[in-house]
Amino acid sequence: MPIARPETSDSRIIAHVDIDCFYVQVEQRKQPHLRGKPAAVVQYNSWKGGGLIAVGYEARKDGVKRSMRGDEAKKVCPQIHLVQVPVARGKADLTIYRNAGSEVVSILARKGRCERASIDEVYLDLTDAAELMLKETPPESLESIDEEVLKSHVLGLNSNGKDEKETVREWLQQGDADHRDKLLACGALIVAELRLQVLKETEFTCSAGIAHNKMLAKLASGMNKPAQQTIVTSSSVKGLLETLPIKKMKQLGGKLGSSLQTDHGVNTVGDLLQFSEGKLQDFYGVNTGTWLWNIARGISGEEVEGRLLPKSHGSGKTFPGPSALKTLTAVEKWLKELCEELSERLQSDLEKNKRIAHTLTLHANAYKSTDADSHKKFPSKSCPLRYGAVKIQEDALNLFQGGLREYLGSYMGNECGGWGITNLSVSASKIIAIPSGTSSITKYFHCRDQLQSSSEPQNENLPVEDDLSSPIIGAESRHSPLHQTEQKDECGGEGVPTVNDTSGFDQYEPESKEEARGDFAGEAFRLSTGAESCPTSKHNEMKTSLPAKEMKMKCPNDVIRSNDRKRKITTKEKGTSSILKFLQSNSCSSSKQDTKCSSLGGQDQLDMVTTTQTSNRTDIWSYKVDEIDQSVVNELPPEIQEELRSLLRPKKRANMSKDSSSIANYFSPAKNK
Ligand code: DCP
Repeated sequence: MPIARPETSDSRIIAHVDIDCFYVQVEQRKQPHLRGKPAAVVQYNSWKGGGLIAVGYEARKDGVKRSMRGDEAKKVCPQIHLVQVPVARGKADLTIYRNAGSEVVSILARKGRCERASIDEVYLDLTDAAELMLKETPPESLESIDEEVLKSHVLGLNSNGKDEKETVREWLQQGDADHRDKLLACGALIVAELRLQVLKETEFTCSAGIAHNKMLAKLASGMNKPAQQTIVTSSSVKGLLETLPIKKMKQLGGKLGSSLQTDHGVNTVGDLLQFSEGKLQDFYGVNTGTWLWNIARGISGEEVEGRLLPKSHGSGKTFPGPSALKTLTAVEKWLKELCEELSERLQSDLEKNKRIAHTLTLHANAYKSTDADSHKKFPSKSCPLRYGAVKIQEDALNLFQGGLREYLGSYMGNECGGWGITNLSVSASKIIAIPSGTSSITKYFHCRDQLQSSSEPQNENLPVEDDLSSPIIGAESRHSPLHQTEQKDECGGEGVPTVNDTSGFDQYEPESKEEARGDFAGEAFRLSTGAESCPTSKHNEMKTSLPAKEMKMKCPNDVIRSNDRKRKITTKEKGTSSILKFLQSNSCSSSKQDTKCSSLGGQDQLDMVTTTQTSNRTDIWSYKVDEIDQSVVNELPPEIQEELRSLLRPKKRANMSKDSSSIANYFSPAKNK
């Protein structure tokens, strides 16, 4: 659902930077002989030469398109070089591309607040840098302006037959321009310099849009590619949006865009101007109505989030045509691969960035061979995420079974087999940074992972101290348009959705409403494994090996739910060895302390608030006692179990703080909102 946000300021300078034909450039850097030659990257699946996922600009000139397969591309461009995407675990391995994207992000982040929007896209808030430049070295004072800046496209600027670069130079240096245009000119200089720096350090070219908000910057970055930049002046906005097809607008590629077209005859963004805000609100509700009214005028207050790390991790694969998965055994095999990959990435995120993911989601595309209800979608299912490849795999399989049961409905009871899975993916979302001073949590997850998953690599280099050196801000997932690109970014499978396939984006909601928290209990689950008879003992085995309690929250992550939590913990100093140490020196029974333990509102709710001022940082941790699952408690080490049980005995609450410090190590933070 789009969120209407008023412009916070009318003179922000926002850039959207997009690396050109990204995978192709990565491959060209690896194999320099491919430079300047027509090239494309193809998917792992080699059917008909493999599907093209990235096409270099030389090949585009010859008519090669991303929608083609390798064989077709060879026909239109016989000299094309097709490079297969790297493979691991029988599927695409995007690690080199992710890392290459990170190289670019780290350069761009030098000049302003930086948000990594996808594997090859970044938003930058350059307002401060532009203001500073305008104050200290305004463009009009410059004797010469770099070629790269002069190549900029300024929307609405007409050279009237004059030299284009000269026209741009005049625009950049006009002394009587309004403040907003002057800032844009500074933005253009800064972005051109950054793009050159990216080229120098990474050998990648990128294109950019420079505007007063994210929406306009993103629209502009793709207008002139490769290796160019486009500036959206305020006076050009109306013309830009007037003819823009409504479906091209972020968040309007799906149902909302279709409804605007079919129900109200809105085909371009400009067509929205005919409706008053009230009318749009009547159609789509107050928030969406206002959002539509705003975007028709180029208004969008969405902020650039300071976030260099992905909001979610995913691993997926498509199984087109005859390769569709038709048995539970086949699904289980692939889930193992996908979950192992996901687990490795989660582990790496935990170790490198001190971040923990909270939600596991399973997505699938399915069909029934004899199906009247062919439009029914396989429901995405989510549950709390437990660390360790084996646990993730178990949970993902349960989610799959729940989804399949729902998808098949009554059909399942009567038929054996008759279904196929054409796409399978798992993702981890709600990724939250561990607050400073909670090194024990990292240790805890690491140890659990090692114990639970013999297939996971053992890593001795466990961070004992977390210094939160990475600038992680606002890491939590949100339902934003950026999820659209995020899927492209983070799904590790070959079936990464087509960027323009906005209907695919609409389906991707990591925090699905269809959260399935432990709802697989009890019911017999009968499924066929294709040719086998139905139900098979295998399925029964699965069912018994995944009892209901498995679906309950076991991981310490899961013991808390983040809403209405009031447990604040900040550390006194960075580098404090652990929260344990900190809490040991702060007894909640002492009136002098900042740590409070209380029973709230007559509920069986423990409300712990521990605050200490630290460099403006305040993290909130909390949990409700009545949300703690007994099976979770039973899994914890004895001393922690004892602490928890003492918390659950009301009379002893007053004494809990003295020894309760280690409990804190088991519960992850819920960020204050
Ligand atoms: N990608 C993918 N599958 C898709 C679309 C894209 O795996 N269906 C990958 C390959 C691309 C990368 O994502 O190189 C970035 O996608 P873009 O849409 O930004 O396209 P390119 O960077 O390839 O080209 P352009 O220069 O047009 O942005």
